Amino acid sequence: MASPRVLAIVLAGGEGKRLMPLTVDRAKPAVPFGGIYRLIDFSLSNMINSGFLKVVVLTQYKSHSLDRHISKTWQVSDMLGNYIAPVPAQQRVGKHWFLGSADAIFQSLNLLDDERPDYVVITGADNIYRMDFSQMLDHHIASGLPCTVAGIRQPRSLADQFGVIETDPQDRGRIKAFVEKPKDTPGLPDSPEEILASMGNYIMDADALLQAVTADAADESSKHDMGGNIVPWFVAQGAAGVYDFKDNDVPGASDRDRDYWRDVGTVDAFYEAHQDLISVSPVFNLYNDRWPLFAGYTASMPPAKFVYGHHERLGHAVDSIVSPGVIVSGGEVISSVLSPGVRVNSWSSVRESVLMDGAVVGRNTVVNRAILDKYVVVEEGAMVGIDPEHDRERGFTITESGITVVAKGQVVVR
Ligand code: ADQ
Repeated sequence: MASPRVLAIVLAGGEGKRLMPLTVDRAKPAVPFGGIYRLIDFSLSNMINSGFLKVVVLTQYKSHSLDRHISKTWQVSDMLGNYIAPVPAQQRVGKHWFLGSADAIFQSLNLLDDERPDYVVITGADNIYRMDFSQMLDHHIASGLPCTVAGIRQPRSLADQFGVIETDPQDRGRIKAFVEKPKDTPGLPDSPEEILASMGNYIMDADALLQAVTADAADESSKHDMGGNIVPWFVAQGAAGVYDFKDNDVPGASDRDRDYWRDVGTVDAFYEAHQDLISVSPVFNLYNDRWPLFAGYTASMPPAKFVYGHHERLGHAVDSIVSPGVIVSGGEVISSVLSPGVRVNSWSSVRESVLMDGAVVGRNTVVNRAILDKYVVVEEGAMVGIDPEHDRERGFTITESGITVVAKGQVVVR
């Protein structure tokens, strides 16, 4: 049988309010992550490695840096009809700007007409994980159901952040009930403190998707949301099944990181996912070259450099990720992630922190449990992440778990 025709849709239009101030002037999928990546690179890498080479990225909110990133980094050869194309969700500019993810698909239905796929793979752009979607597609086809939702076990305490799935194991894993972000929900029968959460990844028969989003567009009471409306629409007809992420076997994964999946919807989750990258045996291994993670990497960047600084002070970094273009001169970097072009100067200490592109840490400074957005300058003698009151007074954001976030381009004075 000829291989099925697949169109991948990456939903990248979310506002990312809970990631403020990192989303002040960029869409959430464009937020830098892990030194050289942006959040969307994980979804796109998964699509390419899964062999799905026709990918549209639906953008909307503050999409300028996202569009630029996609067109600069994700150029695939157009030969054989392959592409990764950003598509603005709003094709009729005006009052419908903020309708949900299902509306973004509805407004882009012309893409289905052009491509005439058999199946549509739909995914978000703000999760960190590796997944072979071709295995999910095999499962989808074998199940005979028109809609498949990928599910993963998560702590019950997080139920209000996810679509929660209840299945019927006797019946090909058909979904019995699906509730989007419930306030309170029972745990799984075999594990009361866990739920089966939707990963926000769906595969649908193209004709069924067309029918679903068209019906949804006509429903004035709908929020036009994939998780809130479209999945429940399929579930109501007994037409949705679950694909258990633990059955996904990604090449090169280790026992430790095979099941890794993080939703980085909040600044704390974003920060913790960074710590997952740099632990000695990382929970998420960036170095699995059988499932490479592609980044917008510029070969023109010089290598990272570590030098003695002022008064022969040794510049060093341990338990850290250091990107090209970084210079650590006389300062110490511990358990941190440094993006391209960061500078760390003498007598400074950067600990358990995330420094985005071009951040500069001056002499005699301390940066502790902090996220410095791009081009932040920490002036000589200043401290970040030591005194929360002082951090707040200077206008920085402090998260629930005490991480200090300094927004793009701010200058940190004493
Ligand atoms: P959330 O992530 O909270 O939950 P949402 O905010 O809709 O849902 O974001 C999902 C994806 O859609 C993101 O990548 C976002 O950028 C994108 N998106 C949102 N609105 C959009 C729009 N108008 N146009 C284009 N793209 C848009 C979802 C599911 C839950 C599931 C979690 C898992 O709804 O059921 O459990 O993902 O993380």
